[in-house]
Amino acid sequence: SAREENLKKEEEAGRLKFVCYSNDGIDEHMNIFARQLPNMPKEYIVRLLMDRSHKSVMVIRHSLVVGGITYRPYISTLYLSVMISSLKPRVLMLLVVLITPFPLPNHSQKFGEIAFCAITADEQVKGYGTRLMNHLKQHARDVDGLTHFLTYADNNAVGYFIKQGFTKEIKLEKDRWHGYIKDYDGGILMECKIDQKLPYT
Ligand code: BCO
Repeated sequence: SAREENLKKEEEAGRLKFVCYSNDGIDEHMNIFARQLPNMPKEYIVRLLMDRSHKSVMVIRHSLVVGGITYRPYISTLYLSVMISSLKPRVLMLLVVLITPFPLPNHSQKFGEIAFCAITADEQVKGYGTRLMNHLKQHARDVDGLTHFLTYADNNAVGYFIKQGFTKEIKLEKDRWHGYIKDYDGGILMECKIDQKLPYT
């Protein structure tokens, strides 16, 4: 859209930046989430922002945070292979013998759970949310190796998520996500498949 093209120019001129942090305590970021997501307890927001398993992609203009998306990548294939590669060969053999009779759970999760998504009040509906989501998709695919996003969208944000390619139909195999993501009352579970080739930014 024309709005996104304008923001792209701002970005090229260096006036707009998209950054990704993990385990940060940036106040501005937290304040935007706390103000824009009044149903989320402030302590919960702080906890996830400080949590090492969550990451935040933020849009910054003139050194001020305009908004952000906090997500948790689930990449258990990696954890499993790191764990297995650190085992002694004998232990590994024993493990293989022991688990062979049982069906293995699907350990290639490769999805991200979006926990918070917000743009500061006076900058909403100017294209920032779309640009932010595109940066998130690019980062999640190229850095985290993710294939999907899941989120419990607030009722009033469903329209925004649909425009970002999310659907209410969940096609991701249930054993990849069920029991892992946090159930959230009053939200609608939505999914987005990340294109593996598209240049999102
Ligand atoms: O491209 P179009 O002009 O056709 O459409 C635009 C917007 O009109 C539309 N849109 C934006 N917010 C909408 C919405 N449609 C329906 N309902 C809404 N609430 O989406 C297209 C893209 O707009 P944008 O890029 O300018 O979006 P913006 O405003 O920069 O960012 C969207 C929000 C939802 C992040 C932002 O408006 C916001 O912070 N709203 C308040 C907080 C909020 O509702 N956050 C999402 C809660 S759900 C969540 O965080 C998941 C975890 C529980």
